[in-house]
Amino acid sequence: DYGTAPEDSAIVRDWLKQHETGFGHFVDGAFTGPGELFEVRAPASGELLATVTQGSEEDVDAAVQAARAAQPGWASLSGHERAKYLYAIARHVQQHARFLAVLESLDNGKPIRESRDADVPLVARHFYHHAGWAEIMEDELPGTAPHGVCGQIIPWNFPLLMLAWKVAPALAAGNTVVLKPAEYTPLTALAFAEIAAEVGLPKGVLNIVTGDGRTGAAIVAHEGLDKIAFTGSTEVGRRIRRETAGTGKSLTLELGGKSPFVVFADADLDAAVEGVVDAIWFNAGQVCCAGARVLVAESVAKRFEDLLEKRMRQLRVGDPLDKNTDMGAIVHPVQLERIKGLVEKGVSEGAELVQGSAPEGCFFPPTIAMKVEPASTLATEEIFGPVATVTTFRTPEDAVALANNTRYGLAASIWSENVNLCLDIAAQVKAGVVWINCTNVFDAGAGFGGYRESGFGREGGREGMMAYLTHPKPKARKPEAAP
Ligand code: TXE
Repeated sequence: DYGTAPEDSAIVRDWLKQHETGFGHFVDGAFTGPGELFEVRAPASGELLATVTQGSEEDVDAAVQAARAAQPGWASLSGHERAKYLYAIARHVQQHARFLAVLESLDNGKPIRESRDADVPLVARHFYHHAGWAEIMEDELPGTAPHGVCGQIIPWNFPLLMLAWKVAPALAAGNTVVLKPAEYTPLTALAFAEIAAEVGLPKGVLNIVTGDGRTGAAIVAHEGLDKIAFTGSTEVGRRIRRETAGTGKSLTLELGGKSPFVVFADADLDAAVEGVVDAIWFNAGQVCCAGARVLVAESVAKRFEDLLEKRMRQLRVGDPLDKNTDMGAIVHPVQLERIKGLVEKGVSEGAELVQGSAPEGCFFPPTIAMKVEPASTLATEEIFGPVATVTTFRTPEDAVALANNTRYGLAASIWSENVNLCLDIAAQVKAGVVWINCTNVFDAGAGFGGYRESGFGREGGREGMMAYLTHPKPKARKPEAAP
């Protein structure tokens, strides 16, 4: 049972109905009245779910002031005191798991199986893990201090999970937060604000301002912020980097990717096919670390492609709230058009497509693109949709060269039964995360992040905590005397 029970949907419907006059922002521990409203629709059905406030510069300023006022008090609590709030948040997320999963699937279009089994449990895990950091950081990370107030801007592909990735370490470290969810998917962030209020998080510690890129730009420009953390497009990331340069604000960016998925001739091909399903059809490929470029050894390519095509044709694309659905909707018609445009361009450049089926509306079929030239659009541009390219290679050196033939460097997957080969290749692939005989495995305890145009900074693990702390000055060491 994945939460498609009618009562789960009914609770979500009730909640939306309670807010039918429009959502305000969550500032200083309470919801503001609604302002200029924009619509939030379910991509799978087009249904209007809610109206949400477009945050103005004044709204951002009010949130920053609240966060500033709350920060010294929050940072002066003992780590154990902060941990108690994070544990309480984690428990409340678990208590409301079914509600949050249904709301996420409605708002984003992702299958309920994914939101119930991946997104929401990982959100809880993230808060538990960072509660642990708050408990031990005085011992484990001595001499560090929080930045102060963090502005956090997140995307729509894992709305609540990206909130958790940003909010949990920031609060654990003693920072306060002004967060903006993506305009397509603000609803679970607003539900999360209610959870924060429910657990009695001190007012001003977490502030949520909704709106589009203009609200994001106001956050980036605000002088009262000490750190900006952004996950989103490389284009906006580049802009934020320019705009924060020389301001003294600390910055981390988690941007796009075009990750390779390398299948050697001795790989367990059935397992590798399941890996591709996970790599590119999970969340309809709207995943920054999606294994979008399948590179397969020429000697097994035909067999692998046949298996992959057969498996792709079994995928069920449709209603996100149906627990049998493998792939849901694309988040928004704008994104659907973007995917279609890139795929058409790829075809005009000579790519050949093999496609499954998808219903009418904001859906795109699972797609395999063959005959893709390494310099072509489909091989180089982030599609952010359910489109895998397949390219063959002959030698391990070729595989490494193809894998690294990208401006990005977020993730990679390597498949072979020869672990020595895997480790050897892993060291040569330029990516922040390398998975061996698996893919899209995440844990709050492991740092995640990229190189090159995929951004910089890590989320999760010790490095992720350090990204929310100022680093201790290294102790001056006397030069060693010559022997
Ligand atoms: O991203 P944007 P979009 C990639 C993916 C996708 C493409 C476009 O390739 O097809 O980006 O998606 C806020 N200052 N990724 O246009 O605009 C915006 O409101 C400050 C990969 O939706 O970058 C939202 O909250 N903020 C990515 C957030 O930035 C601004 C996930 C992301 O939206 C802003 C999403 C501005 N000037 C898209 N303009 C990943 N790494 O996972 C917009 N925003």
